[in-house]
This record gives sequence, structure tokens and C-alpha cells, in this order.
Amino acid sequence: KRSSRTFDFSSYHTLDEIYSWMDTLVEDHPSLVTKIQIGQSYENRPLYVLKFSTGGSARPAIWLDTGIHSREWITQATGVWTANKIAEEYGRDASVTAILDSMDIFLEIVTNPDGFAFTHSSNRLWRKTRSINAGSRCVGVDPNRNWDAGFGGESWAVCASSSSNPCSETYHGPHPHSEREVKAIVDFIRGHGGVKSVISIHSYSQMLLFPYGYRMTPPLSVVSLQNELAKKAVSDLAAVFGTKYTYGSIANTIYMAGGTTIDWAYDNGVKYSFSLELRDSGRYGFLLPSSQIVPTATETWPALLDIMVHVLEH
Ligand code: ING
Ligand code: ZN
Repeated sequence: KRSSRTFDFSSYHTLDEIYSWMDTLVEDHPSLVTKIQIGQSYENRPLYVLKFSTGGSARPAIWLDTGIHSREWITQATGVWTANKIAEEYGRDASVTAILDSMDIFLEIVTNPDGFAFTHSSNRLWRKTRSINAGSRCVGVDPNRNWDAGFGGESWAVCASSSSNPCSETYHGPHPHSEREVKAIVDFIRGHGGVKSVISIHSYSQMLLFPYGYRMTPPLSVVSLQNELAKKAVSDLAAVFGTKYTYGSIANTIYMAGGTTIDWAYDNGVKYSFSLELRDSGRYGFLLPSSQIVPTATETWPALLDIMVHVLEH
């Protein structure tokens, strides 16, 4: 029998390796982990989500995604490590056990599989999806500009980081949710109806972000709560190896951007919507050495737990 214990968490893996490891994880934890398919990519690859659940019906849920930008390899690798950690800590760690005794966790590790396959086969720095753009020789849409929240942008500042040019790295696509990879998540979250938190994981920059990106002002009703929670999360992250994260709203911390995952989630009722930008702060950028996978995932874990525990308690 294959075992998730022999998998090398300190190396980067291909799509096939990650997909087959997901089956191993399910085999090793059959009463906790299942694999569901929420759709198909543009190039017809399955979009798989790991579901961590101890039963119940219509339980509230937490959504995590990694790898929506394919070149951000530390995120898929952190997704793999985190999936294993959740499975191993249930019944051992009090927080994980409490979370899974009343909520479900959904984790999409390879959120942009076409792009991820392309980063292995052809262009390590590919960011977008691989959909063909009618009337253009340029391929792909930025899946973190494609959501129906400030799509395209009304202000010049939003336009500046969300492009209508198919050749741009931040092309927003022909219309909101044009990308199958995005639409699959929209349909899943809408269909579920009980998603309380969305945590969408990117790299790099070492930041913890919350809405909004499409307007300067964060939602006033929750901004102090988000600030407090983010402050605790980055401090618990830093306590592990001293890695420093900044935090704040997308617009105030990086730049204005329309059409992002967490703005859509927040505007669609998901109160605890956050994005992480993992290591590093630019020395290696997207080409983070594999020796940093386990340290990155290890320090990120307490930050994720802080958010999940807060959701559980509120
Ligand atoms: N940076 C993000 C981008 O899509 C971001 C920044 C993250 C914006 C989360 C909004 C929400 O531009 C990278 N590196 O992808
Ligand atoms: Zn990204």
C-alpha cells in the first residue's frame, strides 16, 4: 500500500504526483478525507478538492485554495503539506479536532492545473490560465482578476493592475467568471451556502491581506476585526522562525486590483476572507528553493489555525 508518509514534502512535485498523492491521503484517512471534483479546467483536467469532514449535515465550512497562479509553486507545496497536517492532527491537536468536530474544510491544492502543467513543461513563470483568447495570439486570463467584484475596475487605480489586454499578465478576461477554474469555485461556494471563510494563498511578498482590492476603503463593519485577527496571525507566524509579514487591506497594502477572489467572497457573504502572500520578499521570488517548503508551510500553519479557530468561535 502506498503511504503518504513516504511522500517527500520537501520537494516540488508535478501535477500527476500531487494528484496521485491526494488519492494516497484519502486511502490513509478514509473516515476523514474525501476527494471531490468540482469541475474541469479549460484543457479538461479535473479540478479536485480535498474535503476534510467528520460527518454531520450542512456543516459550516472553510475554503482554502493554493496555486490559482501556477508559478507560485510554494503555494501548491504548502497546500500538500497542510492537507497532510490537517489529516494527521485530527484527534491529536485540540484546535484541529474542535474545528473538524463542527466544521468541514475544503482545500483545492492545484487551483489552476493547466497553468501548473505548463510551468513544468514549457514556462516556469506562467501565471495565468491557458484559455485561448479570441482574436489574440496571447493565451490566458489572470484568475485573480476574473471574479465578479470590481471586475475591470471603475477607477484608474483599479484599471492599473487589471488589464483589458489579453497579452497582459493581469488580463481580467472577456467577462466575469469566464474561466472554468474560477466558475467552478463560484458554483461550489454558492451551492454550498455555508462557507464562512475563504483563504486564498499566493506568493510572494509575505503579507496577510483582506478586502477590499477594488476600492480604497475596507468594509468598515469588519475592518477592526480583520486587523486584530491578521495581527495575531502574523505574530504567531513570526514566532516560528522570525519571518515578518505585513498585513492590511489589499488596496492599502499592495495595490488596488479588481476582480480578486477574496473581494468576491466577501461581497458574497463570506465574512472571513483573507489572502496570504507566502515567502519570500524577493530574493528568490517565485523560484523559492525547495529547502524552504517545509519551513514556509510550518510557519504558515499557526496563522491558518488562528483564522480557522476564530471562525469556529464566532
Ligand atoms: N499577487 C497578487 C495578485 O494577484 C493579491 C496580489 C493577492 C491581490 C490577493 C489580491 C488578493 O496580483 C500575486 N503575487 O499574485
Ligand atoms: Zn498570485
